[in-house]
Amino acid sequence: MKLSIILSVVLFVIVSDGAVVFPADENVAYPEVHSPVGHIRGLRAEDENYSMFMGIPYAQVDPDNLFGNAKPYPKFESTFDAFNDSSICPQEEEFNNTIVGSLDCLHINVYVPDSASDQNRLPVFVWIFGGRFAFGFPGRFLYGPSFLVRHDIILVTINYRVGPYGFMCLDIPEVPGNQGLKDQVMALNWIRDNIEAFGGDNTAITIGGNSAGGMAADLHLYYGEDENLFHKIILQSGVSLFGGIIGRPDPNAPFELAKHLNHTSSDVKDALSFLATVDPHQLIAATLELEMSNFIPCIENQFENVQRFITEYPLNTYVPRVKDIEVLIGLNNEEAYISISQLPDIMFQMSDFVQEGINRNFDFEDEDELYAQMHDVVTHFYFGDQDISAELKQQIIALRSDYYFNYPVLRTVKKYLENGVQTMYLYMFSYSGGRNFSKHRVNITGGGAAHADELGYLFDISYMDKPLDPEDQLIVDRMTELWANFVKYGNPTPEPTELIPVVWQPVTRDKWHYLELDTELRVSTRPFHARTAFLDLFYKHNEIYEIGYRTKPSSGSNIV
Ligand SMILES: *[C@@H]1O[C@H](CO)[C@@H](O)[C@H](O)[C@H]1NC(C)=O
Ligand SMILES: *[C@@H]1O[C@H](CO)[C@@H](O)[C@H](O)[C@H]1NC(C)=O
Ligand SMILES: *[C@@H]1O[C@H](CO)[C@@H](O)[C@H](O)[C@H]1NC(C)=O
Ligand SMILES: *[C@@H]1O[C@H](CO)[C@@H](O)[C@H](O)[C@H]1NC(C)=O
Ligand SMILES: *[C@@H]1O[C@H](CO)[C@@H](O)[C@H](O)[C@H]1NC(C)=O
Ligand SMILES: CC(=O)N[C@H]1CO[C@H](CO)[C@@H](O)[C@@H]1O
Repeated sequence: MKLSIILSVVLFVIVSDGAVVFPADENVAYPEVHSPVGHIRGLRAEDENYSMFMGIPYAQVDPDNLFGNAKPYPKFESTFDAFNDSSICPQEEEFNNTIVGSLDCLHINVYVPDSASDQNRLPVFVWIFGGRFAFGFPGRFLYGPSFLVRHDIILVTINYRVGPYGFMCLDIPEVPGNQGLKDQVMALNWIRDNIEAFGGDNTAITIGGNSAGGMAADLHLYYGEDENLFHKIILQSGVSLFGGIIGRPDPNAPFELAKHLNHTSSDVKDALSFLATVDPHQLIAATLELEMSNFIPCIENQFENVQRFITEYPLNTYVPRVKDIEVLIGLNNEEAYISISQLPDIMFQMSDFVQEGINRNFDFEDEDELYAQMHDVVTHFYFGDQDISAELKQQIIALRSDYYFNYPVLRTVKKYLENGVQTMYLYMFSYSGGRNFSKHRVNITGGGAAHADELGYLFDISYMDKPLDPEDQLIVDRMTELWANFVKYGNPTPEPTELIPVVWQPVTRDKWHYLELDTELRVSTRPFHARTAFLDLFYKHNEIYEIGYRTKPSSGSNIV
């Protein structure tokens, strides 16, 4: 394919946030790319050595079926100006809790260092944002590229539908479920087919994400049909084995929504046609008013000529592809810090944290006696005989972190070893500094690294302080170097350097090496080993009560 980035002189001035103003500095150059889908014009990053191609549509929501699969976007007839990274799919966004977004949102952003060329194709890191499949967006407001592209990799951030438009799961072929994940598959296809035009290497693609984004990346590894879409994977506190986030078809959802919006119907097609006429913001408001939480990945029913994405609970699914994949996986040292540290004291007497942890993953049905025994065992393990109170915050954080995050992640490590993973690196992020994303967002301090706190050290978050505090800068430099090395070489520490004076070894059956990312880098083995050993036994003892345990094999899935 022919290169690629040429500079054209046009009559605009670039300002730093990517907006464009008139008039006119005749010497400002725009980077331009000739891709298989047509000409795309981007922006230069101010004072940095990379170009930005933002808001490129890769697919479009089907106007005749807003809740179903999207369609590929047609080729551009004239040059597409890829200047706008603020697209957001309909949702209640997490920063100001406002309902925003439109269905013209299936866009991607491509950030290309100047070193990329036809002769020097760069590896590609595709980032999938998290947000419980209910919210999130890929723009620079949160996912600024400048820390990562300095390491000579291309960063691509993709958008996909969330909430009812992305995850309605019905028993009709038009809305089979997992539409948001199928959007991601279309984005990955677009990247494979077009990234060479940007100087990217489509044989060296890493996908990754945090939380639901990591879970989505992992689901592509479990269920993706096309083995050429990516070659490495980064799972940050997010895996397919998360409890409670894989559902089943919920045929009632359209009726409930329509009824709430004063359209009573008993025909699903009619309810959907009505919902398609409702303003997306009003529809999101309805899902919130009804407290609907079932717009999540689901195990799809089978229909003739409809390709399924998730066919069986991940718990029961063998993942043969890990034999050909390099994995970087990890967690933060106090994943549940935010939710527990913010609870008012009175809630500590009123809440049953043990029950909540168990119920996240198990259903003991009418086995009341066994359940009571298990409740006792867990209570004694985490709290001894102490009464639950705010004094026990630390232990409660450990309990919730384990059941929600740590155990699913560490169990994935075990599973991937058993499934013959090629190479796997494990980390624990423990640094608590000035760019802690989650603690900053809710304005709390202290504690270890909470869920998603690491994002501020990978991404140039638009609203965070610049220049960086030197200690935070060091974490940014180290973390982005490690991640970029993995994207480039499949090995985060190919050789010791002054910046990273350690060798981070892959996990083996006998030694679960991991890197602890803190003010100092520490290599150690088997994180949370005592708690994990307890949970191994707990899960084994109660395996037949785990949600999804060996559900009826559905054709096409591999049961272990
Ligand atoms: C951009 O490249 C120039 C020339 O190689 C270099 O001097 C400058 O420091 C680079 N800027 C950044 C922000 O990396
Ligand atoms: C950028 O996109 C957003 C969201 O689609 C839109 O609201 C805004 O008007 C666009 N900005 C420009 C300058 O086109
Ligand atoms: C939230 O509000 C702030 C302040 O008005 C604004 O700068 C920011 O862009 C908003 N963020 C989102 C994601 O809407
Ligand atoms: C539905 O009807 C109720 C009662 O008439 C009304 O208060 C409400 O505003 C209506 N909702 C919508 C979305 O039209
Ligand atoms: C954050 O919390 C501190 C201490 O509780 C308070 O003084 C400050 O006003 C808060 N900031 C915001 C933006 O709410
Ligand atoms: C340890 C800790 O909480 N660090 C910081 C997290 O973010 C807030 C807001 O930027 C800072 O005030 C804290 O010091």
